[in-house]
Amino acid sequence: MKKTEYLSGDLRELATLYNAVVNGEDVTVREAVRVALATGIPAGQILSDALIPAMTEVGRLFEAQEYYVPEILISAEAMEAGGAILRPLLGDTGERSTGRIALGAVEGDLHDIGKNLVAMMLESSGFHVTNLGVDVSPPRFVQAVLDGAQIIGMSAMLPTTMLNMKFAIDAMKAEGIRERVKVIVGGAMVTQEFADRIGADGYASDASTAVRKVKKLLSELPATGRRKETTYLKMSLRLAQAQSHS
Ligand code: B1M
Repeated sequence: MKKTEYLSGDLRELATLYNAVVNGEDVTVREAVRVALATGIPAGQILSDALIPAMTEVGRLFEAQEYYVPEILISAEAMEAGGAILRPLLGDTGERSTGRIALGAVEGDLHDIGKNLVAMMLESSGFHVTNLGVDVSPPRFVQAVLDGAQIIGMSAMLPTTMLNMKFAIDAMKAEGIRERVKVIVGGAMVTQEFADRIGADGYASDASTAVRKVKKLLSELPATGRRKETTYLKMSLRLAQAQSHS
């Protein structure tokens, strides 16, 4: 068993959970999540103070060559076991939001651990999140906007896939829908400078920052723009349906 130090707080239940994720012990993770919930710790806090720091530590252990791919995948499964219990409780914050976000790892990128944590944190803040999965092509991001997403979130972990964020933004421009959506990007190699360079509206280095940035971006979407968007969206969908029948 890997000895790790839990630094994100002093709650014993969360320390147990953190260690269980790092050690890839899914049975202990399930048990620790249930205990934490039973002691009154909110689902969002369990996620942000235990699951996310634990997976970040797993990434660090890989970088330090203390962990190899199998250990990472076992930890990710353990984290998912906890996430599955938390997920139905996450939107239950009392703080409802009308924000609709579509989130995906860009084309060519299969890393989804961090992106899924971002999705869970957004859900825990009351947003309606559509998780588009991995290897999401520019046309699929465009379709997500046509389907009503107000924010597009793109994640990339590889230098070779980062540029696909720009191609997705370019595709939105080409479709004439760039102005009615905000785009936020993130992932291990992504920086604020890169986000600015490709014309994204926001960048977040971690899941909690992503929630803050998404709230800010939503507040920047003009209300009139949102109303226009609905009409335009209906028109676009009707057009798309007509085209698919012809
Ligand atoms: Co890969 N991988 N991987 N990998 N992998 C990295 C990224 C790498 C840095 C490892 C290394 O070599 N040091 C390296 C890229 C470096 C480079 O190229 N310069 C790398 C490589 C090379 C590869 C392959 C090419 C290896 C190969 O096959 N030769 C291959 C590529 C596959 C592909 O995508 N096409 C590959 C494959 C894999 C696995 C499948 C084995 C596995 C992914 C499993 C999965 O995701 N289901 C994997 C993993 C696990 C990693 C590392 C070890 C860990 C990533 C992770 O989950 N971290 C990673 C090294 C590392 O990052 N330390 C590595 C934990 C997670 C909580 O953090 O994902 O950073 P992170 O997410 C954070 C933030 O980035 C941010 O918030 C999250 C939570 O706080 N964030 C956002 C993420 N998305 C965001 C979106 C936002 C905002 C914030 O807004 C929308």
